[in-house]
Amino acid sequence: MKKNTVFSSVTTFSKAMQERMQATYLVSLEASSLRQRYHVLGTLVKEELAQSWMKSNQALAKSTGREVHYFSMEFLIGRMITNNLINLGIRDIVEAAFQQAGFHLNEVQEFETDPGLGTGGLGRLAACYLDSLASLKYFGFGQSIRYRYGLFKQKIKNGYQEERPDNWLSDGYVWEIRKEEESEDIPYFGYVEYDGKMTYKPAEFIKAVPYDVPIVGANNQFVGSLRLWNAEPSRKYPKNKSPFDYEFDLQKISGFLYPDDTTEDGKRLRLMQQYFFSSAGVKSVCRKHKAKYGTLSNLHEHVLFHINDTHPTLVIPELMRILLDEEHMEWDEAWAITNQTTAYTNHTIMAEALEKWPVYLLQPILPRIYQLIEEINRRFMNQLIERYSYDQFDLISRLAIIHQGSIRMANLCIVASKSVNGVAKLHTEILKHVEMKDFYQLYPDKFQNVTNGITHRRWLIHSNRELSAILDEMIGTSWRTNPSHLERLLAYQDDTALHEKLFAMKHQKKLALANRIEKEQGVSLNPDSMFDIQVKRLHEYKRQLMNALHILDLYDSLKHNPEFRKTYVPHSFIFGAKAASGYYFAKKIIKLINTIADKVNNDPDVSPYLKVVFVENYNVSYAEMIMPAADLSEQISTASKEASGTGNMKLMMNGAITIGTEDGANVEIHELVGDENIFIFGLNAEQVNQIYQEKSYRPKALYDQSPRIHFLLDLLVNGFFEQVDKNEFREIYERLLYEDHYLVLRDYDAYKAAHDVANLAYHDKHRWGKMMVVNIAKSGIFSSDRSIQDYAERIWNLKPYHD
Ligand code: NBG
Repeated sequence: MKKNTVFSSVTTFSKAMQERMQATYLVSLEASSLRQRYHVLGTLVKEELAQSWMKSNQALAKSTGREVHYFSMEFLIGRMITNNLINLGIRDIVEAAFQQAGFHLNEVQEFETDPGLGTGGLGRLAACYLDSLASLKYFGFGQSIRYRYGLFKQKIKNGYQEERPDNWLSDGYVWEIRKEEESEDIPYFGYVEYDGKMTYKPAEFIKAVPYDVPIVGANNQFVGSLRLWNAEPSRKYPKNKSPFDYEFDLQKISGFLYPDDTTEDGKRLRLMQQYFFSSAGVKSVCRKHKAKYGTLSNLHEHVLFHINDTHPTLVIPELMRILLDEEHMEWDEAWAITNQTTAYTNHTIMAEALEKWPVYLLQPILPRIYQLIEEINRRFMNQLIERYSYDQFDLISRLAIIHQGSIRMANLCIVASKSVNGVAKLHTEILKHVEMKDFYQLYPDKFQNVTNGITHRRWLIHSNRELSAILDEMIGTSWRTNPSHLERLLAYQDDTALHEKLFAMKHQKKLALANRIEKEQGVSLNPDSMFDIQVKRLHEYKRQLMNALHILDLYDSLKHNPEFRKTYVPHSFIFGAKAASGYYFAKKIIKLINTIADKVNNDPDVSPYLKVVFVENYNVSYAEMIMPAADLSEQISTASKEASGTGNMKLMMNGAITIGTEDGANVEIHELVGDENIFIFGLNAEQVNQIYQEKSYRPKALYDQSPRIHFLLDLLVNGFFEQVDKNEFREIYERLLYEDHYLVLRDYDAYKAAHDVANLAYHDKHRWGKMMVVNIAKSGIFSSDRSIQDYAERIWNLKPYHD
């Protein structure tokens, strides 16, 4: 029970709600709209957490410990209200008060907008990490951009993805606090003057205004912050631009998440965004540090800047700029501090995501920053030339930061920061021995692995109350604060009563999801069918296409083979994915999945056994419904391509069984649960790599040899889908046959066989029940609390706060 706050009891809270409603909206609680109830509740909760937030900030101001700033272009935080109610320990009171007043708390929770400040796993990971930082009482902060529009909202029209703006701020954002006083001016363009020393003369400034969003720790009165920087006009208006152009241009900086970077203008804007929040964050931290300690020469003892993928790499030269130009340090001192203050995580080996900025583009926008990057590169080259002989020219040019007119951001991160880590064991090994092997030889001690994690509070405690209650009953509640205690469930793996409870829980969660899908998309799913789920960004390497081909295969067998129907467990295949707006082929795959869905769902011979749905606008809050409802978790990327995956962890924690390749964190899931509790298939990373090396993949030969593959591919182009043009899917057909880099046909048979095994396993309820138990029991290690502890101990050297 809370003392002396409006949340002390149902009565005090109801009274406060009533009074605040009248004072704010001039209506009674009874007559209020959902929107009004949401805003009043949000405001009261924010006031409730304000005390702890202020105290946590004061504690940091007094502390001589270390703080970490997690710089990330994306934070996919999802809705906050439920999280805050639970973490403050006030959900029950609020729920009861709402019920008394004749309303449902659920409706209010669902009213909240889901800020889409991210595209996928990388952004959601950053949000999970903030939750763990606050819950474990570390001084940790997120730094990012307050995008006016988040990732687009997805509509499905005629089977295709259409994008609509996500105007998430249109009705205000109840959680944020504008901190005008802590604004920073960010310089752009102009030139550098030399008169004994370098002086940067910017042509333009953009004001960065921070908005802080509270990150409430779980039941610990500790509140961290996510700082989102907003771009606004500076007092120093540029001389060479009309005020109109100036305002118009700067609006874009915090306008959209990931503007189209296929054009030069898009690239420039993206770079300006990256510098915008990197510079603002570094400056404000340095300013506070200087006020506290009087110097920046001990910055590395108290501050750590974490660089989440290469997007915030400019933190590095920006810090150098401050130390050199403003603090007047010598290069070596500034470099040593920068080195000890920055750490970098790599999240992918996909070449398209390894950023390179052309010099001609970066230099005019950030002339002083460019000089510093050039100097870092020059000194690094000198070291390499001393270390290696001239005939190792190839090696040296692979390591170079600036190469053939481009700046390789990952190289800059590795050279300048104290640590580089991958996000799952396999991924880190690939970095060390393949992708970054030259650097690994140079700096073996910098490389580390920290396997990703997910917050079990959001992904189990809030999104699956039913499972949480079962766990409390079986093993007590200590798993809530110490998720490794989930292992205690292993003692009950053969407990058939537990299996029954888990099936009942699944049934309930499937029903809830099926209801939503029916309501929104008009497809009815049978909650007794197996829910087979693939939710993640749409990308060829993730191989949604392989899943789609297999559904076609099933369709044909169910349609023409009555024997097959007898042994087949009815399945509902559920996809959720957004495709990058410029990714044409990914959009075709969406169209294909929807076309298959139409065909299957409308065929009365087959639809009792098979349903397919592509859910519209998959996002964090949708995921919170989907994860608990899953039986089978599709993690079928081409081995070596998925750095880690985190959906795989969320699904496992909710009792879904993985069907997957030996890729990313699947490898670790496999190690934990053993062969009998997972369906592993297909080539491993080494085999994939060998095929690439030997250039030996010949999909056309597989098509010629396998009548089944031949048959399935032909369906794409032979008029089988009456409702679309015969050539609608010709590009997919041709890519699979002639230029598929992701080896779909090579893994197809193994994938199909793994599905057959899964189907068989599901027939035996107790076998499946035991699999669920083992997966849940072993999932504790994937709590982001463990990941954050790893970072804190091994990379950040961060200690939790004690009052
Ligand atoms: C993604 C990887 C995932 C991984 C997340 C979080 C990018 C660039 N990378 O496999 O594809 O789980 O990062 O680490 O979005």
